[in-house]
Amino acid sequence: MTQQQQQQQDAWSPQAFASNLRAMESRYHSHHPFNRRLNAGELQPFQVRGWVANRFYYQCRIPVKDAAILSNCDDRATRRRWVVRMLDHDGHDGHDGHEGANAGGIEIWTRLGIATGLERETLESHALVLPGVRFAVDAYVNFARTAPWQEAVISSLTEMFAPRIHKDRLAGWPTHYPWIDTSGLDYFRSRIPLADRDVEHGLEVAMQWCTTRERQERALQILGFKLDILWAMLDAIERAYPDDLAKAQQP
Ligand code: AHQ
Repeated sequence: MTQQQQQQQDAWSPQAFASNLRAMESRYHSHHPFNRRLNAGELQPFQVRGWVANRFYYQCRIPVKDAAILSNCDDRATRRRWVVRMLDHDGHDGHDGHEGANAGGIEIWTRLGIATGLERETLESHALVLPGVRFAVDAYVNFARTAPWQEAVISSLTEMFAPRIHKDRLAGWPTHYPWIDTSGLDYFRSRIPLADRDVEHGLEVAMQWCTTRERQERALQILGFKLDILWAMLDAIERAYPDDLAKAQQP
């Protein structure tokens, strides 16, 4: 038996591989203390604004990350499916431009920011983005630029766990944060079906690419790297916006 055949023989079944990926949910940022407080309604408006403004940088860099994957991908059918992800965030130019129903996730997240009391200019300037957040998000984009496109696709699979966190926000924020107009939560509503669709594609790529135990173990390592990125973002945000932050420094 060749080494490759041995590797394939040692590979987990697709079901076991998918289960091992999903078992990493315990490291998802929904369990981060800052996110638990955010979704429990324990944060002050400035802390919510700080989170929204910093996550806006992540949202803005997602289509750049996806473009990096496209640029490395040599498969036309995959590119046809993947390009939709960029438009989901950048918007579709239609008769009403990108502001209307074709707004796209970045514009809809902007509306969340405005609903929390942030100015559009403040959001779009990224003036509130923290060094730790910028570093983590840029590490994600750089990974997508340099890794094999299949590995970069695998890194997006943290979204396996995203529908739950969006549903938690939709369930709790209207009660916890009545000062945020519920139309500002549209992003979370919009993302749930898109996350399900994207994860289905991402898992297909992972199953096709990870035919050996070595690649399967690498996939777990990649998912752990992306889970750390999301966790590190909240570490930076939590440290920057303590409960007793002086008013003059609050966003
Ligand atoms: O709004 C999110 C989003 O558009 C994406 C794309 C995907 C990726 O390509 O890495 N991941 C992702 C995520 C979004 N929202 C996060 C949240 O907590 O609201 C979750 C995040 C993810 O789980 O990776």
